[in-house]
Amino acid sequence: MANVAVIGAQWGDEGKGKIVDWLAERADVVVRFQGGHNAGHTLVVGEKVYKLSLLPSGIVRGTPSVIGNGVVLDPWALKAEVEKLRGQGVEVTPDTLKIADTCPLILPFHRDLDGLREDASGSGKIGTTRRGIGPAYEDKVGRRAIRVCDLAHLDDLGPQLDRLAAHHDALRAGFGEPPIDRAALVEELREIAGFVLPFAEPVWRMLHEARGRGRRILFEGAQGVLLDIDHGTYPFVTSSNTVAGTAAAGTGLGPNAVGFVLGIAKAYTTRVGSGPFPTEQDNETGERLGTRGHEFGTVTGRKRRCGWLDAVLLRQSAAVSGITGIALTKIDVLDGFETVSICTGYRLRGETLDYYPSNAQDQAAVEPVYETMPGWSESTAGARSWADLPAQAIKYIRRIEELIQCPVALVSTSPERDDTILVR
Ligand code: 2SA
Ligand code: MG
Repeated sequence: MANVAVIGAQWGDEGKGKIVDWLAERADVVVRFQGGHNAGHTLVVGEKVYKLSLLPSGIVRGTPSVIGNGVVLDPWALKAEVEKLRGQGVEVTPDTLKIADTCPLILPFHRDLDGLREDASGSGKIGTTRRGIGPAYEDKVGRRAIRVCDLAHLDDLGPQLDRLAAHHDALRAGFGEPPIDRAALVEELREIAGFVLPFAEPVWRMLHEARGRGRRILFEGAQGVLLDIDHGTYPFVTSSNTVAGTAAAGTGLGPNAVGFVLGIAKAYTTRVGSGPFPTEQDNETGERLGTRGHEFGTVTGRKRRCGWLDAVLLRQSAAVSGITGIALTKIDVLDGFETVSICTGYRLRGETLDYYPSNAQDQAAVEPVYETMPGWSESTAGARSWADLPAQAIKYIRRIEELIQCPVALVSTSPERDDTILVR
């Protein structure tokens, strides 16, 4: 089995948790490569439900799990999540969890700034998770970040803190906030350092070594391609690259370490937060999708916006992320719809487009062109083989494959691990 990268092919919440868990059981190492605790993966193992935000999904089953350098790490969120898991009986030790010592830290003032900006931006709000993700990545790229490895050198932080404080104090003043209390910050870091440092190492070494020994590596993406900082619906995106290509740079393995890219997509579309969503159904259809699909965010509990499958966006995600196969999830949510629609193109100022335009105004202005098919009245929930699916559901899946120019490799028909159809 090749190394697999699992990524969301839409706006996140595609049901990656179940698929990642399923694959994690067959992997030797599970690695996260971007994002932070803005992710939210729910794993159902037997009777137990685990909610992970920052930790790789392998951790629950004891598979060695790695937080790669592409992740931004909130050390206090890490501690809280580890303690919660330990409370559920999961062992988390420096043998099962390794954290790249080059991860930039999310600090308390990053979280403050994320919230202050959101509150101040009115209708321009991004709808972030308010976890400080964006501000922490800004400091990484601005070469001001404090990183995990710096926790071992807190007495030498002077010049770094000067740069960081100069930048943030100016921003904070704009919001009427006091300057950063540097002594208090160093004390807080000193307290948490003892928790984080035992897990920290240059993880590229152990990954490289694992690869050399033919160990199977599972790269676990967070969010989705449409939230990618370059390829997503900018500026309504997250602050990292969510495409599969990041699996390389975000871990310290080369691009040839990724063999198979599995893109997870819902059989319809959802989005949390602001931003364009051409196929959104702000009507009874959307309500029905949301109710049947239990569409509320794992991290923030927010109600998700719902709409029809957008095959144009999905084709684009597959292209820019090099998706080898799609895992189509939640097909059962469409059970009982008289008809189902798929967006096959857009109209913009009298022109027809077969791709999503780049400019934010154009993205908001496109009108979807739909193809409508008969639905199915039979239940697909819990189907475990192709033969269990109604003919119309199969037609719907085959049509999606044609439109997105990418095969559907898996179909998931419930949150249960075994309710999964391997298509080929
Ligand atoms: P941020 O906090 O800076 O990353 O927010 C920027 C935008 O990104 C959106 N965002 C998300 N949207 C959906 N799901 C997210 N996390 C998933 C979850 C995890 C997953 O909560 O279940 O599926 O991997 C997520 N994280 C960020 C956010 O709404 C803003 O639009
Ligand atoms: Mg989710």
